[in-house]
Amino acid sequence: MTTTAHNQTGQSKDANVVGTDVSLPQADVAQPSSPPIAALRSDFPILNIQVHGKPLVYLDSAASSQKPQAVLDAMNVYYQTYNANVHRGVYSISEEATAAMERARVKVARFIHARQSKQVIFTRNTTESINLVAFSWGNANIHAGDLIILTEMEHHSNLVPWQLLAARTGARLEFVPVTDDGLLRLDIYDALLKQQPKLVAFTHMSNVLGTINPAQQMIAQAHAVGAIVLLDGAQSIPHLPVDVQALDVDFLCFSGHKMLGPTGIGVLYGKRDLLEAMPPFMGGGDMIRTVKLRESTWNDLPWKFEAGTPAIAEAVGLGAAVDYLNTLGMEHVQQHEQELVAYALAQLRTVPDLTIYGPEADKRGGVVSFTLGDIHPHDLASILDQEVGVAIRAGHHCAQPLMERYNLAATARASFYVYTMREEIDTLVQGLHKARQIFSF
Ligand code: 7TS
Repeated sequence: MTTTAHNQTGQSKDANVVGTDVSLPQADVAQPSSPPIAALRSDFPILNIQVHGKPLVYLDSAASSQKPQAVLDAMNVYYQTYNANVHRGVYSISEEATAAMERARVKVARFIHARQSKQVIFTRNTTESINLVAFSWGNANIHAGDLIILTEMEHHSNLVPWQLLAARTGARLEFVPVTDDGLLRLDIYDALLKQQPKLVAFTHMSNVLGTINPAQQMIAQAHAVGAIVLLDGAQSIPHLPVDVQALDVDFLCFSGHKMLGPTGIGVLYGKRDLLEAMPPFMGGGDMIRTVKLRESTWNDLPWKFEAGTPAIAEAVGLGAAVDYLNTLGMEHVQQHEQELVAYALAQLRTVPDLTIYGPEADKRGGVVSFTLGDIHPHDLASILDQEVGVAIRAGHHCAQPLMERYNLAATARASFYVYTMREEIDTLVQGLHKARQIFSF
């Protein structure tokens, strides 16, 4: 157990809280060979359930991943053996809870190769992380007439906060269009950069098309014209190795629940000078150093941005999820999904009347959106659930402008993760053939 220094307000001063104030060694996490998929699946209790009398085939990990036993256990152990609030109590289990939460922060920081764990701010999810930047950094730095560049493939959570900021400030929004194949029009991005944007915000990987965008190149180009870059990593952090220092990204946002962790915890990573200069997002307990009736001063990073009692069990669960992914090795995770998506594209192309959206397998992660004839994607999802126990997502996937780009109201979407097997893709394909029969194609 480490000891925790406290200042007069009872806030952790972080001096000895595990790792929070230390620079992190940048050695790569060892990449052991992955366990066979069948062995790995037994780590996920939910994969044993049946729906409509058939084994669950869960193909909706882009919406939220399933959780391994290790994550569930880590959260239970917290609740059963050291449940207490953090940064407050000068007693053993509160110090234990504080240390566990800060250890989780260090794990997350190492996972994304951050220089310091104080650059990792715990939020509720990607959406809150983006809103934090839009309010705190945006209100202070974006002015009337300033340009913000986004893309046509953004999730609503990387679109609406910037619309709100533009409405507050009079900033302009411009959008990088998407090709018919689901790739960004980088020629138009080049042209937009000539207009000297203040901010570029884009998704690392599309939750609809699966497209993996060339983030490193796009960030370097944005920096060359003096723009700050926010990367939406909701779909990339769970599935690819990501190194924030190699990317040189200014802000990175992601969610715990899509990377084997619990709901209710997300991350904002930021460059330290940017975070230090930013005013608080929300006010309340924990984020202050001193409070008077009419004014207050702020706590150090990362707590300046963590008002109120945080999601302690969820942070601990996220730390366990990171441990689990490190054991698999993110290169292996990516390779597994790349193989699955190549297999899925080949199999889906054998289904008559099926249209697939997005690029070839080498430019995408484990997400495939499709439509089948004129069957409504919601009907398709219901049939797959009823007939073969396959869970897929149907709808606009919180990307309505992208749907509009392809003249679609909705698509069906299958998405994969570490526990997905080829046999499950075969079951999906069987289900699609059944749907064709039901609709008498
Ligand atoms: N950005 C991207 C690219 C996403 O895919 C999502 C969630 C978010 C942001 C928002 O994440 P949240 O955790 O804050 O909700 N995407 C999806 C999806 O594709 N289906 O359900 C949620």
